[in-house]
Amino acid sequence: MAGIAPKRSVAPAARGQRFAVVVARFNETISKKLLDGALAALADHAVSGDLVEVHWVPGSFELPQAALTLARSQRFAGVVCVGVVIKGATPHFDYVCSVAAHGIARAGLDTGVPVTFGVITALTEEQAWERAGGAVGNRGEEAALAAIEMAGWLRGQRRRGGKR
Ligand code: INI
Repeated sequence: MAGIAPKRSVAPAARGQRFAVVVARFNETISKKLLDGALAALADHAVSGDLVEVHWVPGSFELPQAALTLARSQRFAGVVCVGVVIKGATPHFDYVCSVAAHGIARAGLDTGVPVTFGVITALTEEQAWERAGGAVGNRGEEAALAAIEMAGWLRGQRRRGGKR
């Protein structure tokens, strides 16, 4: 997908709110860049470092289980998932991407807590780097901004008396 996320953040300040970032260790040098992007976006939106928990898991396949557990705890305003899946010569890529995408979406829908998708699904390592702070942005940063924006939106709904 060649889409580029909006340059300007519409996410509100999230001072005092607690967030979790779940990071898949597979392709670690690239996923660390996504973690950096996510942490920078949270800091830019007034989330202090002591309110951010970072959880590492082996690979993107494991992101949903960790995200669901953290979201269910109701300790977080949002859970940001980051990982890097690069297509190899086998269909493994498709299974890992599919499980990660569906499971991350389910964790959010089942708990009512925003759980966002900062997983790069790339055909080549070069494409992955482009999306980890290169020419095409930083998927970790974008996922953190999405979590902040959705957390703000949900707070607004609750204030209006909406059910979670
Ligand atoms: N996990 C990733 O996050 N990225 C990959 O590119 C990848 N590949 O290519 O295999 C990957 N596999 C590991 C997978 O996520 C699980 O950790 C593993 O299958 C154990 O459940």
